[in-house]
Amino acid sequence: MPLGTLLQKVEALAQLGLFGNPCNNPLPVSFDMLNATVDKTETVAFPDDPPEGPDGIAGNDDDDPNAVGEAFEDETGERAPPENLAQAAAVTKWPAFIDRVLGDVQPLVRTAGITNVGGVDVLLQFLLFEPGTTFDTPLGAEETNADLGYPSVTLLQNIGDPEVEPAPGPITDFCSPLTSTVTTFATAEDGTVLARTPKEAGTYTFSLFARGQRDADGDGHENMLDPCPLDPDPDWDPRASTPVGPGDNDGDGLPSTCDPDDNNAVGDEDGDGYHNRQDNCAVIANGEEQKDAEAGNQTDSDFDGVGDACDPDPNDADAQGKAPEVLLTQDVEIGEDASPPTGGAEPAGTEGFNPEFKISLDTVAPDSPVQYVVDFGIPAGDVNFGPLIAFVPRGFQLSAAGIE
Ligand SMILES: [Ca+2]
Ligand SMILES: [Ca+2]
Ligand SMILES: [Ca+2]
Ligand SMILES: [Ca+2]
Repeated sequence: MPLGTLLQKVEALAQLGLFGNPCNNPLPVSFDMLNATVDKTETVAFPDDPPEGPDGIAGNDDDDPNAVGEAFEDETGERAPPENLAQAAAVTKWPAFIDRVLGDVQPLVRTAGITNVGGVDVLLQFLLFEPGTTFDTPLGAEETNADLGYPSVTLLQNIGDPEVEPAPGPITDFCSPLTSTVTTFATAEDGTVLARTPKEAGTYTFSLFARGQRDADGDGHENMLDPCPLDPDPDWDPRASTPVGPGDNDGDGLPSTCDPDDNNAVGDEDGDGYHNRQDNCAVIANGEEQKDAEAGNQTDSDFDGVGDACDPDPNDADAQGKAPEVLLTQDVEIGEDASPPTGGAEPAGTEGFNPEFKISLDTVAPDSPVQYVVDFGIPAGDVNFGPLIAFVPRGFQLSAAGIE
């Protein structure tokens, strides 16, 4: 399968908070997911090299003169143009951070999609692995159940990379509701078959494993969204269109329960460079200037969304809220007389985290080129998702991944 072949398409609607404003900017995004190399010989960094270069001396070694992340550049060193994203380094080279997020595991196929959101380059990747693959993540081993089939892991940007150096940015929140539709094509543009239904008639089960984000104070706002993660603020609405309202008297994004002066709007309460809504410890300085101090620059050792600077248990994520987990399944009948699947998976009934999952196929005849569609969503107000693994049942013939 040539690199750059269009294998999938993603249509998603996410909600963002920008520049410290409420998390209610609907952001429609679409990605053409291109066949990307799984050869790890040549790697690419995800973010830009720092301007002064790895040796700390400006103008030396691989200093990069532009502000475009290397994964988004083509071989000329400029941003790959939208009509030629197949030349982007994220497609032609292996993004090195993947090994830090998932461990040194070898995918069967990887697709990469690139879009630009308000000046921010965004990379979405799907990696399909052998059944039963175990991932060596910064949080420990993540085993997958081989009975569920081929795990497909979703990676958005370089989220989860322990080597990321945080920096203030325009996107201050990312929250529910969220919808996404992932279409995996039956054939490539040149007619090459990419996916076929199983040869044998029968029942095949698609599955989705999703883990939700932690909510330490149980107020329904996950720690990443909650500037007061240890003080319940049930009256505060992080999505309310007017920021001044119940729970945040001065509308500065820092709810009353932990705002030292809730009658005096201060967008960056601790003056560390991160807006209250983006700061994982909004009332204790933990920015760039503190990076060598104990507070660190947004250091969050246990990845629970509460910065070490104000985390009472900085090495015990479960102490700041258990992460809800769901496994959703949907059966698909394959056979000459079978009916296409309708409905979708039963909701898991998990309080505060109820992802929606639905599979659609354009044919259920055995051994036929098939386009399949995965719908995934998080209802409004639920906590956002963390890791997401979709499983394709054994029997499906995924030529693009070399599975026949
Ligand atoms: Ca709270
Ligand atoms: Ca406030
Ligand atoms: Ca802070
Ligand atoms: Ca923490």
